[in-house]
Amino acid sequence: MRSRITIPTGLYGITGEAFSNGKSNLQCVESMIKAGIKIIQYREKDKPLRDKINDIKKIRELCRENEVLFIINDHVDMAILVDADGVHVGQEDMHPSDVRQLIGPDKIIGLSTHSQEEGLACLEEDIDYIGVGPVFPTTTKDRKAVGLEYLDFAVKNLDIPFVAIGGIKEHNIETILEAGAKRICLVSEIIGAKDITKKIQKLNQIIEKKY
Ligand code: 3NM
Repeated sequence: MRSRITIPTGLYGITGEAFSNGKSNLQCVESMIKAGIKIIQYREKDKPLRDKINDIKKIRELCRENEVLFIINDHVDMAILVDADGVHVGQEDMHPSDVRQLIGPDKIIGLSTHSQEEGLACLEEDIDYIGVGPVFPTTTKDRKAVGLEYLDFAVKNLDIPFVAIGGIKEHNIETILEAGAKRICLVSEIIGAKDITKKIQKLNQIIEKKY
């Protein structure tokens, strides 16, 4: 693990048109940036590759103009194509060491982890942050919740920036903050909101009260 670019604290934004109530990924990103989110991951499972590439070209520019970090889920080739700031992979995706070889030493690599074992194993990898979750039950990803226990373990034992994720909503974000998480991702709660900007403002009020 090295310190390259600092992973911002606070909210971590993720896209996905299946969860955005009719809004396009681009619209969601515009709103998230407007509300002050500093790191955005393009995660889109349901569109043809060409449409994804159209999306990321536009989002790359938006993020650059606004000094927002841009991470691409899974697709290392797409990240290289648009010179994204980094790649996020899961446990069954390309191994982080192979991702590193492809994207180079200065880019961000994030890895999803779902257990203490996976969390500890990631400390051996040349990566920059991990996802910790799903903390609560979620329908956004087909994976069982791991509960607060792993989050608590991560806070106390994992010396790497981590993003708490999974089933986090306005009504339970305080529990996550109280557990000690400094980076939090809410997917459907943010992009599925009627007014994304307002939702983020409300969440930020809760976060600021805690820190
Ligand atoms: N990754 P929501 S949970 C994309 O645990 C993703 O690695 C997870 O969506 C993990 O905030 C998740 O709508 C979905 O529950 C989170």
